Amino acid sequence: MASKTPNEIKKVSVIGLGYVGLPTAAIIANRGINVTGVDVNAETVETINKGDIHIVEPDLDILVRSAVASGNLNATTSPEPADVFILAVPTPFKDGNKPDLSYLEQASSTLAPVLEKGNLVVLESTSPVGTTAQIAAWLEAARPDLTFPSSDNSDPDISIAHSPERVLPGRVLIELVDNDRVIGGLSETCSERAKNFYSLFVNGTCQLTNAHTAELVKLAENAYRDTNIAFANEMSLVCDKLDVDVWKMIELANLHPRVEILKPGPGVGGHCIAVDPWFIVDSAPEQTPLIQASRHVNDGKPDWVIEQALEATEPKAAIACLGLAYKADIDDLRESPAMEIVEKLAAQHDGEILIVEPNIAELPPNLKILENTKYCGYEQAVQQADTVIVLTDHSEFKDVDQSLLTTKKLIDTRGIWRDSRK
Ligand code: SAJ
Repeated sequence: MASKTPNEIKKVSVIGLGYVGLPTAAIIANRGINVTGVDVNAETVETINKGDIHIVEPDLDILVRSAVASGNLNATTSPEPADVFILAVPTPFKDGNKPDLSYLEQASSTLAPVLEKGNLVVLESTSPVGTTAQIAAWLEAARPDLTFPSSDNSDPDISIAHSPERVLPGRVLIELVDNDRVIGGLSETCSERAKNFYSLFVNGTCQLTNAHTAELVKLAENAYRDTNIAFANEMSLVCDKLDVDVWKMIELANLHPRVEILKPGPGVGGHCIAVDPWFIVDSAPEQTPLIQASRHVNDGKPDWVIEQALEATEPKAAIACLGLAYKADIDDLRESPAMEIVEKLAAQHDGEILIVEPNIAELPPNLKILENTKYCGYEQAVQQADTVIVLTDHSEFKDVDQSLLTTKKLIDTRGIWRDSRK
C-alpha cells in the first residue's frame, strides 16, 4: 500500500507540541495543509487553540496565530486519523543517565488505534540507536491487522522513519526550513516516503540513510559539540592555574587555520547537549571514554565557579548572579548550569544572592523559596553586591554601565567583559 505523494497529503498530525513540535506544526499548517497538534497537557492545547503560545521562540507567536486563524491548525489531547504522524515528544534521561523512552511508548500507544493503511510515521525526537525499530515493534503489537516494515515486507501498510530535529533554539523557524535533513527509514521505501513528505516544507537537502545511522548521526552531532566545549572548559581551568587569560589564549590559537576552540562557560546546559551524549554511552559504555570524560568535565564546571565565588567573597557579603537561562537571549532554564550555581551558592553562602534574568518575570519556584535569594535588576544587584558573576551572555549584559563594576570582584564565566578592566 503506497503512501501518499506530497500533493495527496491532506492531513498531518504532530504529537508533542513543545519547542520542536509546535513550530513544525505551525510551518506545515501555514503551507495550507490541515494539521492536528496533539499534546497530553490540556492547558497547552487550550493556549494554542486560542492562537497563543506557551514557549518563547522568535516569530513563533505570529506563525501560530495565523495557522490557527486560517483553520489549518488545531490542537487536541488525543490523536485523530491523519496521513502522516510526526512524533516530537521528549526523550529525557533518568537515574543513572539511562534514556527514558516512556513518553514515546505512551505516544505510540495512543497513536496505534487511529493508524490506517498508507500512513507514514516519523520519529523526530532525539533517540538512542534502535528506537525507530522499537516504535515499529510497539505499533505492530498493538495493530496485528496492519503490516509494518519490520515484518520483512517491501510494501508495508505503515511506513516508519527517523528524521531527527536539528534546530537551534532561537533560530528554530529558520533552521526547520533551511537545514538539511537526515532521513533514516526502516526500509528504503520508508525513507523515500518520508523524503516526499519533508519536500512539502524543507528547502535543505534530504539525505537518505537507514534508521540506525540517522539515530546515531543526531547523537554524534551533540556529543561532538559537548566534547569540543569540554576542551574549552578544561583549558579555562588550565589557564586559571597558570595565570593566563583564557580568552586571549583562545583568540590567538584560533588564528591558526585548522584550530577552532569553542568558548568556555559555567558548564553546559539545555535539554540536548547535556543529555544526548549519555544515549551513546548507554549503548556502548566501553567504547566511549572520551564522551564520558567530556560530560564529567562540563558537569564539573559549576562547582568550580562556586568555589571561585566563595573564595572571592566575604561570608556575609552579597553576590550578584547575572543570568539563569542555559544560553544567551532565551528564557529556557532546563539543565541550566546557572540554575545549579545559584541554588548551590544560596545553600553554601550566608550573604544574599541577587539574581538578574531579563527573560523571565520572576524567579522559578525552587529559587524563590530560598531565604537568601532575591530577583533584581542589573543596577540594584551590582550596586549591592561585592562579587558579580556573569553566568549567561545575554545581550542586555553586554551593553550595561561597566563603570559600576570597577570596585567589584568579577567572575566573568562567559568572557563578555574581558576588556572592562584594561
Ligand atoms: N556552550 C558553551 N560554549 C560554546 C557553545 C555552547 O559553553 O562555545 C554552551 C551553551 O552556553 C549552552 C550549551 O553549551 O549551555 C548548549 O548550547 P548550544 O547553543 O551549543 O546548543 P543547544 O543545546 O541550544 O542546541 C543543540 C544544537 N546542536 C548542535 O549544535 C550540534 C542544535 O542544532 C540541536 O538541534 C539541539 O542541540 C537539539 O535539539 O538537539
